[in-house]
Amino acid sequence: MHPYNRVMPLRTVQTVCSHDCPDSCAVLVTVDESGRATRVRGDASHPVTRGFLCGKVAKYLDRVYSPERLLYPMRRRAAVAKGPLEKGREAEAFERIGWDEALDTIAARLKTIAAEHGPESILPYSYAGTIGKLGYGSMDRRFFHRLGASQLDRTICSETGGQALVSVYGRKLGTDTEAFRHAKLIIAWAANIHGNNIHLWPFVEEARRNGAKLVAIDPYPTRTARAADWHIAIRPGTDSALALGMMHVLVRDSLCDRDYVERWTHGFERLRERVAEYPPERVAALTGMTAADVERLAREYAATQPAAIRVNYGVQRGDNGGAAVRAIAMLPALTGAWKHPGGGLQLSTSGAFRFDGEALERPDLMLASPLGRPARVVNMILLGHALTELRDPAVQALFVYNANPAAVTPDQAAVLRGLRRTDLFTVVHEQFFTDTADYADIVLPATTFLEHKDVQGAYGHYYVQLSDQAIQPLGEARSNVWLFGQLAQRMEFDEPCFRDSVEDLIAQALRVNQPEKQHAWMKGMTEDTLRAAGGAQRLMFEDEQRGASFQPFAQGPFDTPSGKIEFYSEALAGQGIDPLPAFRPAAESRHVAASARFPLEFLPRKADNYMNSTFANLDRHRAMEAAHNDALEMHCEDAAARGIADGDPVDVFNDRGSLRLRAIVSNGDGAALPQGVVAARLNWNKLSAGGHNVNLLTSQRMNDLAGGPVFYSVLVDVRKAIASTTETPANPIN
Ligand SMILES: Nc1nc2c(c(=O)[nH]1)N[C@H]1C(S)=C(S)[C@@H](COP(=O)(O)OP(=O)(O)OC[C@H]3O[C@@H](n4cnc5c(=O)[nH]c(N)nc54)[C@H](O)[C@@H]3O)O[C@H]1N2
Ligand SMILES: Nc1nc2c(c(=O)[nH]1)N[C@H]1C(S)=C(S)[C@@H](COP(=O)(O)OP(=O)(O)OC[C@H]3O[C@@H](n4cnc5c(=O)[nH]c(N)nc54)[C@H](O)[C@@H]3O)O[C@H]1N2
Ligand SMILES: [Mo]
Repeated sequence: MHPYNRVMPLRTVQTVCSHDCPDSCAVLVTVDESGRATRVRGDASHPVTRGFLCGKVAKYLDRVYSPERLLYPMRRRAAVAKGPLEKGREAEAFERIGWDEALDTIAARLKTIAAEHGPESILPYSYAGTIGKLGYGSMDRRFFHRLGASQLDRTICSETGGQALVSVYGRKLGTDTEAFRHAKLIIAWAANIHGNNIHLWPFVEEARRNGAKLVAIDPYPTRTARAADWHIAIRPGTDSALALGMMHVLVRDSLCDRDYVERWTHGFERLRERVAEYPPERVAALTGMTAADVERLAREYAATQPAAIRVNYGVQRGDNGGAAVRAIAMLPALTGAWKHPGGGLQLSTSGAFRFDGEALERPDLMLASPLGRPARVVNMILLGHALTELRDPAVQALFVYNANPAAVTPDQAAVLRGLRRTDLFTVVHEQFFTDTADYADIVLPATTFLEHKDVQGAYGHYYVQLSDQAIQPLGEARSNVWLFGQLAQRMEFDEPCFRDSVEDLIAQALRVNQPEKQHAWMKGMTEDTLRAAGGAQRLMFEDEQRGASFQPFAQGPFDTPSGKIEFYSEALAGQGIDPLPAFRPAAESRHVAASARFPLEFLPRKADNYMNSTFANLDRHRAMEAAHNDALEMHCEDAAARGIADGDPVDVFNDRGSLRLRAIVSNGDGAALPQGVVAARLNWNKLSAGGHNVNLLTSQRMNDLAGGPVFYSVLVDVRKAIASTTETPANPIN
């Protein structure tokens, strides 16, 4: 080649971070001549994610090129029992096999199990390892539908809040992320913006530079709460009471936007009666606030426009979570905050994306299954129950992908008891040897978002994004789409949809061949238009086409049964659910007399530097989280009452188990946890001191709406542990 005419050695590929986060960042990947990714950085042209990455994804090449990546299909060696494997020594338990053998083995086992026990004895288990449309749910769903496998109700994260919001407004829309810069009051309500949703933070800061006030409502002193003008350290599980108390003040003192309420809402009179039951004094007693502070918050909220509430899913991870989201969501409808650019509320923006889910997932294929009908539905948070107690049929095969249930699912002892069953056939498709892979019969290597192509919406902004494939898969890693397409061939499913390419699937998601069915907001969008737009295309809101701003819910009609915002929901009443929001104490809370045995409320939190359990195995991520790994945060009074000093080993326990942690004792100032609340963070089990993480203590109980989990309604007690060198943590399940 002529020395002056060399091809550019580096190319830059547009991708999207597909981890389960509201931000869906645009990520530019630099790839060198040899095909190796040498750099990841944020794409500065993205209007929301604006060129910076979180601390986790900035180090993404650590993940992609980790020496611990699972690179080949493997099979459990016959003699090795299922259970935790020491990191790095997995090969002693598994032997490498080829893809052909892996696929043939799986197909043969699934066929036998379906024939002997019925296809519903096969349970897929997936969540949001990737939130790319294709990777999250397309070929996999087709496969399990056609097979007749049990359906999985994916309730673990956001279903409760989503249904709550939809019950009030009809759709999961919210204040535009970019409009937060116009707000004069921002309430971060159970929203760790700085930790979990960092790309909203610059808009919050911009608003504050222009005089906005930030209020954080969170029992935990998050980075967001510590940076706020006012931190309300509310008692866990009492937010519905606070929102109802605020509404009490708004109604009592005529601080509502009467015109907005009259025109656009349904059930105000009944709401008025309900909120009468929540005077500030009662709310203060429930929430741990003062009555004056309840009044003050309500008045400031009513008096300041635009007022934006960023409520996140933390508030619905408790027994009363559905009612809490409903109550909070009603606040901007009473004050008319939606009318002001920058006002309103954001829980999620995901309802704005009108991808063709049916075409991707093909639920109709259930009718072509041997069952000839929709299969039974298993709630994913009841995995422990499903694997140990469910019958007719019992679960005989578990297929895990996009998830790490051994670490993230509640009531871990029950989950692990199920996973340990020798008669259960378990397949795990993963990037790493996770806590769940330790229990697999067959592990299959999965690609990262650099190694496959996908299209993605978001739950924290309004851009559709194309994620191109930047590098070849490492080792023999394969994407979810490829895996389930191949398995379908081996199962002799002859529907043509199992041969669709990634490009076909993207076109189907965007309804490219059905322009008449495209929603106005995604009209004309194709892979090419996305690429031409630099990877990200804003939804085409009519308001913006007219030069105005997009303000969801500024006016009706709404997608609810009444066509209005529903304070009172006949639809919920029809399901036997209270049609109005109310405060009900969690079954495990200090409001319940039975709590005397376990007097402390436990927050088993997400880690700032991991993504649920993802990243927890990487050294540099662990180093960022070092202060919190194996740590229990507690108030100085709670510690003193138990003779515990900072740094002491402690046992944290309830009837479900006991964890050995190290106490971080606060000095009791404003930046600390409230008395009576203790907190620890998610981690991998096998990287935790006693071999279990916080979910050993959480419950399979379901909350008040949509069968969601109660991760944040957990009671425990704590005692000082007797540290010894031959320490065996008091653990009832080992
Ligand atoms: N760094 C990081 N980012 C993440 C994740 C992660 O693990 N790490 N996870 C991602 C996922 S899966 C999701 S769903 C989103 C979720 O994002 P968030 O909903 O923000 O997540 P959480 O941390 O569960 O809850 C937010 C806050 O609610 C608080 N909280 C708990 N109980 C109560 C209560 O009863 N009342 C009030 N007012 N507050 C309460 C918690 O202390 C927490 O600080 O974040 C995503 N982003
Ligand atoms: N105590 C407690 N428990 C919780 C929570 C909490 O706050 N506290 N949060 C809950 C919430 S909100 C959620 S969303 C759930 C999250 O539960 P999960 O969705 O199970 O989350 P992760 O722990 O991130 O595990 C995802 C796994 O998917 C893998 N993965 C990533 N991309 C791909 C891919 O393309 N293909 C395949 N096959 N695998 C892939 C990753 O390597 C990772 O191991 O956890 C819940 N559990
Ligand atoms: Mo989540």
